[in-house]
Amino acid sequence: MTPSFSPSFALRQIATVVVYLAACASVPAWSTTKHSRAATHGHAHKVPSKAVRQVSGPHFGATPQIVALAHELAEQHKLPIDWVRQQLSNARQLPGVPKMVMPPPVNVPKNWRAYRERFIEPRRIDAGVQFWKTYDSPLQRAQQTYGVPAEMIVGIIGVETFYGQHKGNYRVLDALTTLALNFPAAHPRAAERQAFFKSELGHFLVQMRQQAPGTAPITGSFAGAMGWPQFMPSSWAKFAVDFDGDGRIDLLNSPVDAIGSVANYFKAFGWQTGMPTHYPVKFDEARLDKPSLLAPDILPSFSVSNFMAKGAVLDNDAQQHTGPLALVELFNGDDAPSYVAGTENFYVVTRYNWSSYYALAVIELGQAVAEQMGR
Ligand SMILES: [Ca+2]
Repeated sequence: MTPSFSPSFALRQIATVVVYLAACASVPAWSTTKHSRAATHGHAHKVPSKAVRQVSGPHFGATPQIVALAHELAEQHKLPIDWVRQQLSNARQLPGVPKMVMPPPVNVPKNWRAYRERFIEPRRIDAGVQFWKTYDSPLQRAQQTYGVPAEMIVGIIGVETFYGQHKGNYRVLDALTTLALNFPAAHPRAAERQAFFKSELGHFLVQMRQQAPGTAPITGSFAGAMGWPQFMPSSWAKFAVDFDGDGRIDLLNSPVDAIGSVANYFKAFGWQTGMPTHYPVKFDEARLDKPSLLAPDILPSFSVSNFMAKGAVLDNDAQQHTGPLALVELFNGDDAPSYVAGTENFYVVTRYNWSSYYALAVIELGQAVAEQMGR
């Protein structure tokens, strides 16, 4: 996804810890829902070649600002101050990055169909089929271990990084230090976002400290999201797992660790095995109360009977649903919006990245790959 994306969270306290995973390669920033007050995870516009063209700028140096930040993060994470100071002084300022986290101009109309076409397209579906065939066994194992269907994992990794092709070329230390210190003041939630990146930088330093000496610098999106699943450092710390059993967690080079980690993330956010993500929905105009239906946004809030009493029309399968539903509205530019009835599992997908457009793209890409696989 393009700049200034915001994954997010309903549960505020978890939000600070978790979220902001992804950094899909090309999702327009408008795709975030109005719930997205929390993070940004950057969706670097990825370079579609495999060439590692690292972005660079001048060193920060041992400025008073850097020294103060080093003290704060060293204390918070119980890291040696000299080491932290050295890392941060050696970080490079990335002049282009701050503007990439700015929200899009408000006059850019959201367009689900256009968004969808970027992800549910033959090249990405073919790459998904290849990925599924290659990792069928770990995908099955993840499904058994965490209760999350293979197609959801395949959908996430496909939308995030085109199956490992677009993992981002920014040195994560540079990106996070830049956003922690030079966050654009013009951003509507500048203080909150800057604090978020500072916190992520702290988690990242812990991760760096654990690396073997001489390891190449970790690269990721312009917002610091890393590896096949584009996990932010705090999510890596909390949800990443060693799923290939080699004794270490490596989301940069191990697609199998990424598979287990995505499934673990979904499970941690309440994925319910066997529950659909959404149902088709129509309207009975005579009793339609769309403002009420849309008021909770993507948070599932209506029982089936309440949902229908307010004018939503559900098919037989959906009428058997026992949990709460949300009316999810997706704009199509100047055309009529699309709607689906989102379940709690739809909501779980939006915990990966706070956007209903993102969630539906993940779901539909996974389904398209599954169909192609004959699953
Ligand atoms: Ca591993």
